[in-house]
Amino acid sequence: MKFVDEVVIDIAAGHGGAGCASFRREKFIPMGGPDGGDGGRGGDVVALADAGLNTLVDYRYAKRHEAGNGEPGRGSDQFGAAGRDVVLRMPVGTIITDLASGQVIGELMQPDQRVVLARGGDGGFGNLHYKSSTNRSPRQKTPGWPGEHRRLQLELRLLADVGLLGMPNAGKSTLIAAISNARPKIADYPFTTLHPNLGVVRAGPSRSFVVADIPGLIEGAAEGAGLGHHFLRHLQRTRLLWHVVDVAPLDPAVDPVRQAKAVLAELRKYDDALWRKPRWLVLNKIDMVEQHLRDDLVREFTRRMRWRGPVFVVSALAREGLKPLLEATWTHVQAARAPASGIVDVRFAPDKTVPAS
Ligand SMILES: Nc1nc2c(ncn2[C@@H]2O[C@H](COP(=O)(O)OP(=O)(O)OP(=O)(O)O)[C@@H](O)[C@H]2O)c(=O)[nH]1
Ligand SMILES: [Mg+2]
Repeated sequence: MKFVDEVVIDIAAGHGGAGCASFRREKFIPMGGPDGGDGGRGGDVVALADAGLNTLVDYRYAKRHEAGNGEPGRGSDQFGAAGRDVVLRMPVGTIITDLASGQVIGELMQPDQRVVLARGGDGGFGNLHYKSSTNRSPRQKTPGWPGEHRRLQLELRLLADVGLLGMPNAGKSTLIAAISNARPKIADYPFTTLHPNLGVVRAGPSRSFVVADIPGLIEGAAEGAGLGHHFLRHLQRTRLLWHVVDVAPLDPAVDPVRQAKAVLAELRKYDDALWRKPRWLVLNKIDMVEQHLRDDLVREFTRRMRWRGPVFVVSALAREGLKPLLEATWTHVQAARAPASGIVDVRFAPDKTVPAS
């Protein structure tokens, strides 16, 4: 499926139907009185969060969405039928912004959440509505009200607990494949991953969290190098970043510390808040380093990085060192998921122990 995370669409709610002015005319019933009904309401345009979607590709070409108009009222006390609503299914994590005002109309944070994007117009009044003891043959009627229309920007920011950050070939996809149900493409050339993937990690019975694997980042990404840095938006809603580093690059001219620093510089250029997010160092491909050299390598790496945060030494390929990483992550994620911290996401909690707020 094609991955699209930003689109602009036009939506229009339905217009209200016009009210009707009419009088009851029947044999043997002189002066039957007003009997014109009201018009029906126009349909709304509604967004619905669908947990089964993870891209906005459906809106790439289908750019205009209109709800039905209300039917006009008719004689014989008939009210017009309401217009048909249009329901637009979008992935969880979509942010909907009105382009004219720049205001966020809604954020889809939970599956099945609904947000009304444009309201249908009310139907007009028929003359029946104006009947009173002093005005027994009103001729007034009103037209229906127009429906709202807007131009919207839809932006998808995936919801995940942990985001993977790193150079191409660092082993991010290998790692997510080793620990989760995700089966991304893995290969020994850069930019194997072209769009984000989510994987659900089961760290134990009723302990699960979601990891987002994104394309690799290289120096100059802010200026468009590689795949650019636009995918970093999918890390913005995570609670923790794993900075995955290949500690044993095949090319001896490549310095892993320099690479790690370049990734962090790009991260900071993209968004300072993202740079400040809790971040752990995951030193990968340790299987390529002889056992007796490993401790020194790790010490030297963190010293040169001036890194004082958590460090995990792993081999995604050999599945070594993963358990401590997963356990510590679970503890962190669980604490961060507490309702006071903001977003609560029940989507991936199979036992529904996480309360919805
Ligand atoms: N020896 C060894 N090789 C690994 C390890 N992890 C990944 N690799 C290899 O490194 C190469 C790149 O792995 P990927 O998982 O595709 O790397 P990535 O970070 O997802 O790369 P992009 O998607 O291009 O950003 C593959 O050939 C993997 O088999 C590891 O722990 N040890
Ligand atoms: Mg990859």
